[in-house]
Amino acid sequence: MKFLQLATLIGAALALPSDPDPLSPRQTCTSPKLRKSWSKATSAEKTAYLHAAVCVTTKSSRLKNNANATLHDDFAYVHALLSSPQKIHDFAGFLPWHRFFVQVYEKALQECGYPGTAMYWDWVADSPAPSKAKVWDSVTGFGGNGVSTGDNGPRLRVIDGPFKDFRPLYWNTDVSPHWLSRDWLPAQNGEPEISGANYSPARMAEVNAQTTFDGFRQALESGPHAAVHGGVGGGGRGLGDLGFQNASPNDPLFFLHHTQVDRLWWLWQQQDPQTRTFAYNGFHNTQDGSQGPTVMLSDILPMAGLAPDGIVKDYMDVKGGKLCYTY
Ligand SMILES: *[C@@H]1O[C@H](CO)[C@@H](O)[C@H](O)[C@H]1NC(C)=O
Ligand SMILES: [Cu+2]
Repeated sequence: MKFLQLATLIGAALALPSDPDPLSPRQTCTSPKLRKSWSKATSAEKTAYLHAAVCVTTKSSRLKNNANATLHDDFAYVHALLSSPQKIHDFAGFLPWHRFFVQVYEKALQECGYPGTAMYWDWVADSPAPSKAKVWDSVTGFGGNGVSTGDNGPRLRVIDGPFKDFRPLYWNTDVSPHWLSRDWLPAQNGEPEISGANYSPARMAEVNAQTTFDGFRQALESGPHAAVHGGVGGGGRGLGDLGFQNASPNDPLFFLHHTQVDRLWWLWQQQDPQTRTFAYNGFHNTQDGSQGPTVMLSDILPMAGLAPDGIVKDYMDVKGGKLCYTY
């Protein structure tokens, strides 16, 4: 980590987060945009967000690999494509790739006239009673749990909120039009619905206690992150879009979930910014499950045509590289 020592000196001199690559022009981020919690946003802000999110589900596809695909479908398609073989989960790249993916979606919202920034669902705060969270509101939220309507295969259909008429096109990369679905895990063993005990403040404190980047990534990805996917989407039953990894961006709530994941990473980085902002370690996946090459800050973050590919180092610092926001 030699560059870190050098970068730390330069960064300290300029009192700015440092760019690890001296050859690339320094990006300036003088007024980072604040990303808000859904539960703290005003009704007007939430309405503007939802209006744009609906717009993304009707706008024409950028990838144009299916005549019926929308821009929203592109997000689900790219995420599924890059998950098989696995290039975006179960290793260090999970965090910077999803940070980049959220930014691409944020830009899509803005191209639909949204003046704000990505927002997050603070499920740690809502973990004692996740089913009461404001994100489920049928007017100023994403609608609630799915119900059995008999017209959605085995999946439970979301029948309220702005996405009640939304029909995602893909399941994995297969064309499989269906109604948006959710399947909340029921309350059990005295725990709240939606698996809240698995992303409580106590569980998150355990994740935060990790001192290496990849230790933190692994604890967050397989712990609270996965518990929210499974809690909202029915876990192994696979009856809700968010519960099946390769279909999960079908649910527009995916982006609030992953903005929260991004914020939790940022909070971990903020515990020791000098050391942690560019802390990146671990190994790539291989198809046979063996240990792949060491990850590097120069690794490519593929976006499969939805946006130009990125580079990990540009997505480590929320106020540097290709980013300029804060929480
Ligand atoms: C698009 O949707 C229409 C109506 O459901 C269907 O008839 C057609 O086959 C679809 N096209 C493609 C390329 O999937
Ligand atoms: Cu993912």
